Amino acid sequence: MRLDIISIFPEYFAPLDVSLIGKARERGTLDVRVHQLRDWAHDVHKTVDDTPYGGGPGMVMKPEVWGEAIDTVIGAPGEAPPPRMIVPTPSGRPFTQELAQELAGEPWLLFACGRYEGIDSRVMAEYSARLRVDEVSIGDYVLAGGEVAVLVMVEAVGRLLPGVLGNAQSAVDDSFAPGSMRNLVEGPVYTKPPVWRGHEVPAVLLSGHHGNVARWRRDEAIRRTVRNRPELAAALDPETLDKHDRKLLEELSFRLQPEDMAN
Ligand code: 6GU
Repeated sequence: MRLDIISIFPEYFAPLDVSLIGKARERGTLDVRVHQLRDWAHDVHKTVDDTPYGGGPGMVMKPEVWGEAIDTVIGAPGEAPPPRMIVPTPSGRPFTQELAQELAGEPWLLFACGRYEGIDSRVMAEYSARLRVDEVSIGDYVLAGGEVAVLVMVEAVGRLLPGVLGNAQSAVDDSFAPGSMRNLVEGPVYTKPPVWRGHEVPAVLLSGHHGNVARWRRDEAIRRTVRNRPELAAALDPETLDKHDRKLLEELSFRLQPEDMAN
């Protein structure tokens, strides 16, 4: 997969040299190219922003600089199939595991990082006619710029590429099988020693009884989902819950949505 990133802060992307993503780049699974937007500015000050039409605080990124940068990176029309373009912004569509999976299937992604007041909207209009453009948010909080959001997205997408992680677990995550752990958060995990500062590892995990271990893990996942993510618990599909699950939810005094109200 090829990834192009355009930003006024290329230094933000140094972490892409390390760990899983760094290894994937060394192996050639990932071809990451980071570009300095100011290289396409023409004035001596390398200006990339200006005051917003209609007034208001902050600055807006100028369309001409972005246009030249994107034209250069994507190349002449018809040369190669163009990239999918991602514009990080707190006003975008939510970045989810589902979107990460979709992006992991693309051969080429272009990330256009703006400061949070944003890029002149005509840039997105212009390229929407030529390539798929998505404005994407990584959560309901405001970052100073899109760079950290792009790091998040690149890591989430990169770990899904064939050979970047062990792929055994992603197959499990993708399963729609009833009784799978989809739509539940993970429960707690433990390793040796069996007692640490008086805290014991739950006995079931030392029992060697795989059925009981699986059941315990699912119970803990349900408890944690109810406690930390009640909106996920509320959206659980009753079809994926067995009698034991329902009883546990009742003990937690959690009301399942009637079937026609789920989602
Ligand atoms: Cl993608 N960008 C910025 N600047 N802030 C954000 C965001 C993105 N997602 C959440 N907050």
